[in-house]
Amino acid sequence: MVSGTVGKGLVLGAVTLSLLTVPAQAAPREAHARTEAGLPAPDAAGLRAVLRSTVAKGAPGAMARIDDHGTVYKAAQGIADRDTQRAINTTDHFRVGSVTKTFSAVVLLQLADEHKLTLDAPVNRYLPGLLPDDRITVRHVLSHRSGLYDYTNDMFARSVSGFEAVRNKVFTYRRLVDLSLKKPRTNAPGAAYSYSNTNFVVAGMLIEKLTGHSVRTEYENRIFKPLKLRDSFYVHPDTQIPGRYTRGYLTSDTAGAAPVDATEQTMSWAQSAGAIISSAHDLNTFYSALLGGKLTSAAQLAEMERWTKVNSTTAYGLGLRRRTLSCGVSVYGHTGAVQGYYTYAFTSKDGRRSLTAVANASNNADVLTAMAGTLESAFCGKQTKARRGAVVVERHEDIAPAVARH
Ligand code: REX
Repeated sequence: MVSGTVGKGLVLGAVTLSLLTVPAQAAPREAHARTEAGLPAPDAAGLRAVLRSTVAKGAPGAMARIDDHGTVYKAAQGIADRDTQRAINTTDHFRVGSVTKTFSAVVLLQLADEHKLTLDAPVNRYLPGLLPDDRITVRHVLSHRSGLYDYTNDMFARSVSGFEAVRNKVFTYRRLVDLSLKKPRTNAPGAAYSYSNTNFVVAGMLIEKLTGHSVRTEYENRIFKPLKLRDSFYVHPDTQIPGRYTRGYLTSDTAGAAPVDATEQTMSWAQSAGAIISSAHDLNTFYSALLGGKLTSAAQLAEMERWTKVNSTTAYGLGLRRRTLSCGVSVYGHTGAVQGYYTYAFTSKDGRRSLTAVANASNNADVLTAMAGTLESAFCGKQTKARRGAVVVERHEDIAPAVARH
């Protein structure tokens, strides 16, 4: 296995050798030095160690990129492709999964800024008769408080056969909502947080109804193009990932079975809930812009940051997650888990330090948990042994049941 050990701005011991332009003030800092934002300096060695342990837990490859006030840290470990053994690279494209939900929420909040949408209006005002309860509002949907059952619980009850059954399928949004409505709702409108892809399928329907365009057109015109996200794509139902990408490997539920190469799929089961393809650079740019106030008005960003508690360390806003780390720092972004790819993409309160970390494996709770350490390295700096031991990772805190198994 090719292993890449990558340091700040310099790729060492791997297949690639690249130097990044780093500003003059970016000379190595003391581990506990504080940046302008008051955050401890990122722990580049810690980040590499987390990626090594992610690979040790079974991911073929893992990589991460931190953008911190213009300074770039990159790290990569392991391979992008089990056939060719090509080393994974921080510029590789990948499937971002539910990170897509933030993009969908941004489009809707922009429509709210344009007075085309009211967050507290019933979904049925815009999509008459879609939902069986007129009390379900747009805000309930974007904060996972609608009570709409997550149809993917059943679809992926068995990971490999469930995936193979849908990987080449094309669903209408309506069909996905119908799958959800076959099951009882999980709670009364607004009463509780219950993570469900159905909510962001409804978000996609709202985008298309209110704009008259596909979600692809809206992502491109409102986000990808203005932010110059040249590595970001919405190609549904095309199964290919454009450009250079890491392949993705789905871990079987059967112990000892070979992982399934899940790279090519329509992503139709997710669409506006999870079908965007992007890169670490682009996700960092996106979340920095969002928290930096460049994508919505301050008022709509404040709506996005009205939090519903999920558990002791996480809360959900509107298509946005907040996680509080062991050092007390809170970060804002989303996680993603689709077949073959785990993503963590988070930024600081002011958007000036962002991390994206990706593993090309899924359905492996040990990999998912190990990857959470990238947030600690990126935002909490060098950890003492005692503090590292105190890191709380609440498994499956905010993901559909059985998204990842041992
Ligand atoms: C799909 C199954 C999980 C993954 C899912 N993904 O709902 C959405 C997402 C789009 O990214 N959500 C994540 C499969 C959790 C998030 O919000 O962070 N698991 C796998 C199974 C389990 O098949 N039986 O791990 O590849």
